Amino acid sequence: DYSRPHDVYTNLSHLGVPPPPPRNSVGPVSVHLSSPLSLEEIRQRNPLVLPGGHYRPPDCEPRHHTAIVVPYRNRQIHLRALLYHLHPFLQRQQIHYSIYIVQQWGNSTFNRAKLLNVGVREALRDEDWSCIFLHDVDLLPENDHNTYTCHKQFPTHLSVAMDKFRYRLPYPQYFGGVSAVTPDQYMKMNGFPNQYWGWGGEDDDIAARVRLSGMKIMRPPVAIGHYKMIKHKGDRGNEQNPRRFDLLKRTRLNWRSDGLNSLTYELLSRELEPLYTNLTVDIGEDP
Ligand code: UDH
Ligand code: NGS
Repeated sequence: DYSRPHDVYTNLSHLGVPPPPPRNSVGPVSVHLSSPLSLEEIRQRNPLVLPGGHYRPPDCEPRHHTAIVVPYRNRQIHLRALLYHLHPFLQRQQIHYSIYIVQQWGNSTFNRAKLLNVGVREALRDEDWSCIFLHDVDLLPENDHNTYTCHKQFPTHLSVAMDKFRYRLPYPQYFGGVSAVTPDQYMKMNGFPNQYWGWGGEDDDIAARVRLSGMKIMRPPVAIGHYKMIKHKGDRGNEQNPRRFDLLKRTRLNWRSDGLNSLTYELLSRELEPLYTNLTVDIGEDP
């Protein structure tokens, strides 16, 4: 069911659209994990980034309009490393983009997929994004030919070769880390589940939704989908979810009723920081 590596490229060329590497890209880039710069220093290095983490290429009409949505709580150091790395990376790709940090308010159990739902909905209030990236805060892309754009027909899984999995997929259906959908694809799969509180399983549920809604998963070649993960311990408030296996058994029955169409939350604030849009949200807690 899952596309083999290279399918993104063969499929695109069927449509007569071979994906040229972006004009300013260089391919493999080195990723430094040593102590990241301050937000102010990162801002100074990215003078063309506007408040809210918004960027539009100054010298061309961009073909791609991408919102980067990051589920987040209490990972300051990772956030700085991501912003330091991602802003220049996306500018080399000549994409019109914004970065949204969706911060779960309070101490209730973390819910990655629900935060992603909030991020998609809020991002689409700002702009008619053609593509939405769902991006863990601790993953840094290592090759800028890995373009942050969407496939027309199907959702894409980008982080196919993470260093912690020795640069390959941990299992064929793996959909965690970094993925991308168009607004249409997102609606077709009724978004993401809201019921996964704590660690694990929500990415597998999202992968199942792709299939159940009649789509498949596209992937870049392994050589291009390289990511470094910033090493860390499990977070307080994101313990393994003991219910994840039971929930996954019911995805087939639940995906049409739990998702985008059942999403409720309270947006507590929306701040245009120099390098990102900061959404603080009360998503409730595990009932
Ligand atoms: N996240 C936060 N804060 C948290 C928890 C998660 O910002 O407290 C976000 C962050 O973007 C992270 C993503 O949610 O990258 C996924 O978190 P995760 O802990 O599921 O995945 P990660 O790849 O770590 O960061 C996996 C190793 C932790 C292991 C323990 C499980 N037994
Ligand atoms: C699977 C989890 C996924 C997780 C993946 C990688 O077992 O959510 O491991 O985890 N699925 C279930 O628990 C049902 S990792 O090695 O990054 O900790 O993304």
